[in-house]
Amino acid sequence: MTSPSTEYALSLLASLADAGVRDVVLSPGSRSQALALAAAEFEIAGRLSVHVRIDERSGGFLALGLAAETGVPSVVITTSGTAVANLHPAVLEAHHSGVPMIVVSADRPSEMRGIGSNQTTVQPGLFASAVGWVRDVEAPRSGPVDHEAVRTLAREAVAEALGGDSHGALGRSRGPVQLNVAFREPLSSGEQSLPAAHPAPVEVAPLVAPSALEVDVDPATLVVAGHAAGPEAEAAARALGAPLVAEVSSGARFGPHLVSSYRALLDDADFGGRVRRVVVFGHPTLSRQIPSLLTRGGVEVVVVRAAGAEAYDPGRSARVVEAVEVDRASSGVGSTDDAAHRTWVGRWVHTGRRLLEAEAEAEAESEDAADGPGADGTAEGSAGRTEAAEQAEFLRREVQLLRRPVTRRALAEALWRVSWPHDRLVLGASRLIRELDQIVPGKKIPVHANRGLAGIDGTIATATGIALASQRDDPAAGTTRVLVGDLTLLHDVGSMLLGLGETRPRLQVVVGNDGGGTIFDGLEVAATASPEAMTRVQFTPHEVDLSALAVAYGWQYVEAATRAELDQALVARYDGPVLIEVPLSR
Ligand SMILES: Cc1ncc(C[n+]2csc(CCOP(=O)(O)OP(=O)(O)O)c2C)c(N)n1
Ligand SMILES: [Mg+2]
Repeated sequence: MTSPSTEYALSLLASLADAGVRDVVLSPGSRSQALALAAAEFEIAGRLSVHVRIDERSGGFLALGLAAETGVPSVVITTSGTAVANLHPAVLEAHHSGVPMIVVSADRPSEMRGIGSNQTTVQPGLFASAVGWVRDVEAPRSGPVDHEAVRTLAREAVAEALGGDSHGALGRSRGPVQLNVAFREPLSSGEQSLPAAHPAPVEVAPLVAPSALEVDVDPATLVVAGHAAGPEAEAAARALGAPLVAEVSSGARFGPHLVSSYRALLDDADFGGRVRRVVVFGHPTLSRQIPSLLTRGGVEVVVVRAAGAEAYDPGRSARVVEAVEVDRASSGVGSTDDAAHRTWVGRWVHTGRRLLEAEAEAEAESEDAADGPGADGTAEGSAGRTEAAEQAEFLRREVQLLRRPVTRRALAEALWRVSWPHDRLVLGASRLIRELDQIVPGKKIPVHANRGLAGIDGTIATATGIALASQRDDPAAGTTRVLVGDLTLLHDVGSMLLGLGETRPRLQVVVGNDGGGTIFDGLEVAATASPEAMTRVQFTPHEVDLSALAVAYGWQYVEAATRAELDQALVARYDGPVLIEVPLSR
């Protein structure tokens, strides 16, 4: 005998799979048993990938990572009560960064709500304005399931998560939706017969009309690419004859217009001071210079709406458009290859590059000085040396360099150097993403970061989702590397737990361990507040043995204290996930 709960669960999962869903993340629970058991059957049948996590917080961010990589809404199934609320951080991040996700929360039927029933709270609407679409489905009753109605509901959920309505028109931004489903006893039956597959993936065509952008006659436009801006930003910069400021997770950090050391240039009256128009793609979050430019008087701001819920408009004065199309004709500027545009872009690009080189040299010199006299091979003078002696000196210096402890800059450079377009790079919030943003050159590496709300939570789970989806879908996919601070790792350490039977991700977690949150050492108040208080409540020191954590979770562990060890650790082959600890000084 089968139960209405199981019949409904089978119909719902079949419909979600037909609508294009590929990944289901679930955590154990009683009220959700019909959904979980049905999901297991669909996985056996090869119609869905199922990922099981004990902690719904991990499950939520895993679903976010899977969807960020595939672009397809992932489904996350929970039981009732606090289990649902544990998804809240991931749901908020998905809302603000525009990642499609379908929460399927199991609930008590109406007769059991509002009377103090065990594990029962008000679940529909729990996520408030972070979900744009919520349905509260009544508990299925005995009798045949209305498959057509379930199919319509599933298609609507997928379409809404993708930012469209079920007719394919674009209504709102991408993001999370909630399907709350009540179940009555019996909560499931062992017998499962899967409905046949009728694949018809929901497609949402973004029906956006591009707005025309005129090329300026006297060049004064700057293109800013914030998080997830995508390659359109780079193309627009070229078409407009404008320099390109592209954050490290913009997906637009490449091309001939890319500007290095943009912070210093934006602060400079001769560069930032001359900008009269800014075209913003994506969601900029990493510097104070960009919001300050966008709020300055006399600067026209055009914002191309990004995937997240809110358009980035710090001055509340931007012209927000859905897409842009560069129009050379109406401004009378036939080509941006004229002297004026070439000079405008060239100054930004060349000066930025020189600044970056100068900074790198200054850092190398200060390290040489710290190594002591003669360390750089120049103190003794090279006059009269034989070629062999010079070569020996050069090698000695190289070896010395490789034995040096790893600085944040060296860590950022090493990670960028070893990563290629077939790899994935995930960057946690805090100092290290800013370090990369300040120094790494252009390169087409897929970079992800949870910049919707820039939380330090869920980073390991998000990276796991990206690793699992990329290694499944792309036979050429390389390694996923996630760079985190120590507190960011410890916040999400539970996501290192991979139960038996779970696919092990090809993941390197690279943790820059400085014993606490050193980002707060840079707060203005650190200059005047008591150092003890700052350490206790902001830095939050710890002495966790990370190697023991790796052992506990069955991960490999490598300590990389020098640059040579780091280079080796990043390119070594591992069987499954690895934790690479890089000691950093506070
Ligand atoms: C969920 C959440 N809680 C708190 C914060 C505030 N926060 C930002 S950075 C940070 C410390 C990060 O420390 P760590 O990961 O060690 O990086 P470090 O700055 O030391 O490189 C905290 C607590 C946040 N962004 N998200
Ligand atoms: Mg730290």
